[in-house]
Amino acid sequence: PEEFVEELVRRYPAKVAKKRRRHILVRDPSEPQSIEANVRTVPGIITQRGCCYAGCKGVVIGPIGDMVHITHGPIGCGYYSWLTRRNLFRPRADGANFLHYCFSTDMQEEDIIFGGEKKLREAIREAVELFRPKAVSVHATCPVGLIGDDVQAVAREMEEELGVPVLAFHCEGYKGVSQSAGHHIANNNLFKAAVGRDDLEPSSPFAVNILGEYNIGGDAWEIERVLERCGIRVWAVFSGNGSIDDIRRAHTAQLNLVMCHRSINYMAEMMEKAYGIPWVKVNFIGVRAMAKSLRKIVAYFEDPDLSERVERVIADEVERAERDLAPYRERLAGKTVVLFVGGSRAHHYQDLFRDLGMRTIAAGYEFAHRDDYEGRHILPTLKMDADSRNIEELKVGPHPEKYRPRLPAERAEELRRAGLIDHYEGMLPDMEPGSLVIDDISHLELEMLIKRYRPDLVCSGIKDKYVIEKFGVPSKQLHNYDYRGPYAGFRGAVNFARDIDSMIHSPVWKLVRPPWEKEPCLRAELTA
Ligand code: CFM
Ligand code: HCA
Repeated sequence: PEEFVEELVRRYPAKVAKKRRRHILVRDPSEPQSIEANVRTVPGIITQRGCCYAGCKGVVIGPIGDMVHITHGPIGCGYYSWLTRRNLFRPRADGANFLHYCFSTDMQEEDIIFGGEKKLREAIREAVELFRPKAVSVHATCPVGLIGDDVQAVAREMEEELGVPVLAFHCEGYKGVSQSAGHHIANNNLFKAAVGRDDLEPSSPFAVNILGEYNIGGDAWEIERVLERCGIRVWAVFSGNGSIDDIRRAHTAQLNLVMCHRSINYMAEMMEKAYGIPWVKVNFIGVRAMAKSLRKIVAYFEDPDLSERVERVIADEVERAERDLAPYRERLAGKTVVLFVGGSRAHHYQDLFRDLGMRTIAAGYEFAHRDDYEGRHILPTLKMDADSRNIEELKVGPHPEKYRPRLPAERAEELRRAGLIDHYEGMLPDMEPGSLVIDDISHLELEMLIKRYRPDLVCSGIKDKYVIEKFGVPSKQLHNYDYRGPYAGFRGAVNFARDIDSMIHSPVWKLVRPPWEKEPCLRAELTA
């Protein structure tokens, strides 16, 4: 693999090669390894990354179904973020569900020249009059920042006029180096403007919030099914199948479960500082990972009845899942896979592939930070660069009335030392020696990887799906699940095995032969 890495970067000009080299490593557990991440992509390289607006509106805020989310900008940004992520939502008692609509101010040339604030005011008024939502969000796109519209001032003004909370996000696409900046901006404002506003207490002593679970293809519903069976109450989800009402009272839960660390670790930290709620890193993808995560929750609560009940549920669910998985495992064992996805699934899905006896030979994130690879213990050593400094870091202290430590200080310290709370190990320790780790992989690198290793499956996104399949290799979208799912939890694991088995064993891959392999697509003649 070392040689292959050199081969990969040799294709670039020297300066670029030097940069890219720092984003690639061959896993070697015998020494502490570090990787470059969360820095600008070299211009001209084909990356899978998205923008700050995508991370804020598309990822963190967009899934809240009973709010109206307005994209302030030209129509393209709103249109291309309209339902493609498949964050599903079931309306609550009031029946409100605005996710099927696409709200945009549809800025025109005139608005860019003379300013778009007037149009934004009108859009908020119109949306509130027509739909009467509980809250509105406004998301700035690139041109809004360039012309200097003050979306926050408009939001304050409209909030006063209409009596409906309006949350404005300065998440212009160009802020930061990827979606990741948008996550942080979304976390900040959601924390300031929503969390802690309603003090309703849960009736269950085992009330948890799930942070960083977005209900893609119904994942959150399967997770909730299992947790409820265990007697664990899901108090609020940030933000899959999310309601703004749930988020406003999330601070009364006993524990935060962090699924996607990358997109929501800021919220977990702020809620702990302000309200005293610790967090536990979980992974609900894969049979063994799901069981392990449930046992982490049990270890936190230390309640014999809960523990007994959870063990009963695990035994029952695992038995059923194992029985259903067995035929697929037989057909999938030994197959190889490479995973290049966002900021957490490239790690989470490795557990599910291990359940199936498949080997992850290469993996990487599009936009995760070094702590998602190497673990949170490196955080104090991270140096701030200009791009990160652009994103506000909220100063949060204990809430004067609402701070309530959930654990006695000694026990909290003990759990922290044991790595149960406030801890994430990152992806690297889970990777096999000799496997490849590539951050923000380019199309060129991915193509070379496929040619060299011929994996049985590539897990990635829409931007490269068809490039991969033209090589005769099946590509599973791990973002929107190729319009299927759920894949989380015990039943999700079985759905996933069934779906990838049918892809990998489809006879079609042997028939794929791109036209240029049969005859040259371009012909030229050299003349004197
Ligand atoms: Fe977290 Fe996500 Fe992901 Fe993400 Fe995303 Fe997504 Fe993703 Mo696409 S929040 S980091 S910004 S798990 S939208 S649901 S699939 S890239 S790996
Ligand atoms: C985003 C959303 C995305 C894109 C998926 C893809 C998603 O980053 O803006 O590239 O296939 O999950 O929908 O990550």
